Amino acid sequence: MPNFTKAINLIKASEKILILTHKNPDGDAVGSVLSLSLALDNLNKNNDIILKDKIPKVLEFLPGKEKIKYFEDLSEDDLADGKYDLVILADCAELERTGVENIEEIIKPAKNLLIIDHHPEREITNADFKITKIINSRSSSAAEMLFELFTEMEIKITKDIAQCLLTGIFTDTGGFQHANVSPRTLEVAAELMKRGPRINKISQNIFNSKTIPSIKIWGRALARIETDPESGMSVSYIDKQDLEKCGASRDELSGVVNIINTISDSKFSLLLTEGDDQKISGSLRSEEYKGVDVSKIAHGLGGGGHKLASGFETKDDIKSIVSKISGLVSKKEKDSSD
Ligand SMILES: [Mn+2]
Repeated sequence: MPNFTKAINLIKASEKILILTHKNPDGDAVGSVLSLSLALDNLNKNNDIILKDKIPKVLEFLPGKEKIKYFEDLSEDDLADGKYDLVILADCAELERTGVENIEEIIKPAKNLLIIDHHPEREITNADFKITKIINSRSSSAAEMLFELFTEMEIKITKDIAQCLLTGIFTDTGGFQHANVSPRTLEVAAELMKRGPRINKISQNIFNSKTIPSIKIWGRALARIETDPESGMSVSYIDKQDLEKCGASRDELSGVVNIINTISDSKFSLLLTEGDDQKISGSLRSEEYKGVDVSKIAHGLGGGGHKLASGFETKDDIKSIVSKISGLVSKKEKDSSD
């Protein structure tokens, strides 16, 4: 378990705390920021959650979601100097991943940045503020880490906090199915269930509350799967037109790449999605037994993440992304056989 002493001292010494996470927030991101905010409320600390992107519809059942503000709705005054004395970045270790252009300008007046994350880190260089990092890449989720932090701080984990944390763990482990589940993950989940939340309810909300547009967009993505024999990759894509025709939003594609990844003959899977900004984002997945570290592929394309679940964003077109990945994977195999 990481040492939380610095983080605890920082939180105790701060009165006005800004809570941030990564763009396109997932269940762990939203569960983490909400649980943090509810916990800080209980400590009588002023706090705000500000996000870049809207939370996915399937997470709207989470308690405290009305506390979330969005950058696009705020004026410069709302983020003026001295408004915050601490910024906490949860489930995200890189400033770029917040998707907020002037992120350094927002953090600078607060002077202190606390990062709580389970993604392997990359250095933040030349920052004009003090950075305290609590990173545990062996933890299933930021939510699992926050449970440990709250416990060490003797913060009462209410039913609402437990609901947010359990949802974060549940989603980041694919419903307790991924390789990141440790005995401790299950112990923490059990502790959280004792406070009231039910896993079947969370599962119902996350996995079994699909809309017709989302099922249609999944159908398109699945019908289009191709395999690349060079790299052993199974790949599919969804462009803006597909989303429009199905009336679906991008976040409704979450989970598709995991289905693609169930193809046992392929070594890893990739789903490419076109966004409004002309950029294409890629989600990569693999399985332990398949022996591919997809974070290396993501790094090769300017992204990052975990060994078995990573992502990237690029302005390249689909064809060149696929051939780049093919190149990256076959080069790696050559290197290791040399
Ligand atoms: Mn996470």
